[in-house]
Amino acid sequence: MNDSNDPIGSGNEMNREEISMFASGKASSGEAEGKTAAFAQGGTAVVLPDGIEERCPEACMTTSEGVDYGEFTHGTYFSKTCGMERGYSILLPSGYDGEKHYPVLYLLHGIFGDEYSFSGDPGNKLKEIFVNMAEDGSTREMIVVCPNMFAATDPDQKPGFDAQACIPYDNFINDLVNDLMPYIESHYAVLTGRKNTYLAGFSMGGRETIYITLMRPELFGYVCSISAAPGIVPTKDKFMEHPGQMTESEMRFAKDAVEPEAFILCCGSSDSVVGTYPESYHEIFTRNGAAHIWYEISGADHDNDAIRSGLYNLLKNIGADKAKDE
Ligand code: FER
Repeated sequence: MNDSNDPIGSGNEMNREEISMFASGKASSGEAEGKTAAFAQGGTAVVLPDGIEERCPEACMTTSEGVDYGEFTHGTYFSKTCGMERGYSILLPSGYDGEKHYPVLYLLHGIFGDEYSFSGDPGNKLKEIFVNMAEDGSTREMIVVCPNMFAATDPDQKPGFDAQACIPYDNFINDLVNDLMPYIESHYAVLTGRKNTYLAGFSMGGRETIYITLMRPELFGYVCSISAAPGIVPTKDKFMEHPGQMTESEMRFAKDAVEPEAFILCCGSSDSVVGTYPESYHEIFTRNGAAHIWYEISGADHDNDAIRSGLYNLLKNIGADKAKDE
């Protein structure tokens, strides 16, 4: 985080560094100083949901000799939704074999981001986490797709903190479902169906992850929303007034809808950007009877610690259910 603890700075002008911090959680605060998982916040014992670990273990983030961590590459597809060619970054499993078929994770960046937000930040250790966890069998080998979530129809439109500038993010569901997913499914060796299709996102991407999951629960079997931004339901925060994508009572799965095998919501306990909005989503889901897992990462800010934690726990859930199937 920046020192002022005011990520937006004075007024609405952001510099390049601040914008990239929003997009990818790049500005990691490092380890939670002196706080442990069991005794955060004034010595109160924090009870975590079954199987959840607050922090991604060091071993998952470590580069081991002789292991091929691969590289993100970039591709484009034509989006009928946006009326233009759009980009995505993709990480194929090491030893990707077109004859095999792999599950796919769609991973959504934060506000002001693009398809390079995750792939351009080696500090997030994403490649290490995906490859190490697949190598030791704690998750499945998978393809990771990082789209550009700003699905504008006007190539000159820019994201920002106002309702008009957020419309392209809410339009991403159409681009994802109607353009990107069919493209990925026809150009890569992917397994289809909800049990093989995963969705995760950070901040603005965490908000759209929840929205997309509620709208199309039949498509995604494993879901993780990390540090979700406000605006799913109407509210006003320090950045803007949010009209809301739905009302609080609508924030639930439709009756008889299939629900994700795992639906994880998490957030750093010291998030200086989205504050307690993710927790408020947890509370709404609890009131509305939508099954989910909620936990906090003690001491984490709006940063890579939170991103790694959410992804680690998502991958572990995927791996655990894979173990059950075998
Ligand atoms: C907001 C607060 C945070 C908001 C978006 C964010 C659109 C997103 C932050 C991020 O993606 O890092 O009020 O409104």
